[in-house]
Amino acid sequence: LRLETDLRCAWEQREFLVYYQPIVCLKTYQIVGFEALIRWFHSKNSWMSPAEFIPVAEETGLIIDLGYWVLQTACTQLHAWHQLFFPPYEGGLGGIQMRELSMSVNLSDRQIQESNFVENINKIIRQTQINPQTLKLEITESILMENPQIVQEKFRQIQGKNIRLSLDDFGTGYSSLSYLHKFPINTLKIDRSFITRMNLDPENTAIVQAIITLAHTLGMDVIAEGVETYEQLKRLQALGCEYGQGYFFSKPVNAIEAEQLLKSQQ
Ligand code: G
Ligand code: G
Ligand code: MN
Ligand code: NA
Repeated sequence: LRLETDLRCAWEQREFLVYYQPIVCLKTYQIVGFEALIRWFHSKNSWMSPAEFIPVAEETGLIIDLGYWVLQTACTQLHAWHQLFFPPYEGGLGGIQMRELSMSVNLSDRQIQESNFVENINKIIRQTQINPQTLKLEITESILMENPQIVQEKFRQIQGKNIRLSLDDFGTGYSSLSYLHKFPINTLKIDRSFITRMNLDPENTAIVQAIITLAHTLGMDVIAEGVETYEQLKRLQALGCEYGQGYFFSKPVNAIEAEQLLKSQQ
């Protein structure tokens, strides 16, 4: 209850920030996109982890407002970076050849269930003028499995708008594999627990290999989450994993630092 009150107060006081963690191509080491991650600078307690306050925001429904704010902020930032780093060619080709730096945004169950969800996402895309193909919405495997019908319906509508969809924390949520191909998913994100345990025993490497093969068979990309060591990177490259995210490359950083990272790879 205390957290609930604090959270509403924080929303009014605008104590939230969006941080950005790079997603890196494991062949070229180029940043191909960012994942937007909310941060709360709590006036009394310094940083408060989203793992703690997102569930409360979900229960109280504040996640709807918070979620749109994250989407709006992240899309506005993405558009600014596109303008700054990847301006459209002048003349004939227009923006078509613009490099596709992407922005991944996490979604909660409540947001997807909300009746104006698809409409509002469209509105944000129009307002911020981003290419819809550069927006990637992340939902967890458990959301998918708890509401397969609703998710399937909304996802079809979203994909009709050319927005990409990622399945987050893959491997932890008891997905029925027979279900997976029924959803228009573009990317599987392998949960970091598998990446961490790759070092410990060969079975986990076999699991990671199996997930990568499964994803590729279904025509999906793969992102390994929680890459922390060079050894893990080498192993993932050997397994044919194309993208990675984790402290080895960068922790989530603020917009200014993220922009520096983009500058430094130009
Ligand atoms: O950034 P960090 O690892 O502390 O995030 C902890 C959890 O909070 C992760 O599961 C992450 O997906 C979730 N999270 C972070 N930002 C958002 C957000 O904007 N919306 C939702 N729904 N979850 C988020
Ligand atoms: O659930 P989701 O995958 O959205 O959560 C992302 C969370 O994982 C973020 O809170 C981020 O801070 C955290 N994270 C990102 N990279 C690493 C990493 O290499 N190691 C660990 N332990 N956490 C990470
Ligand atoms: Mn995520
Ligand atoms: Na994850």
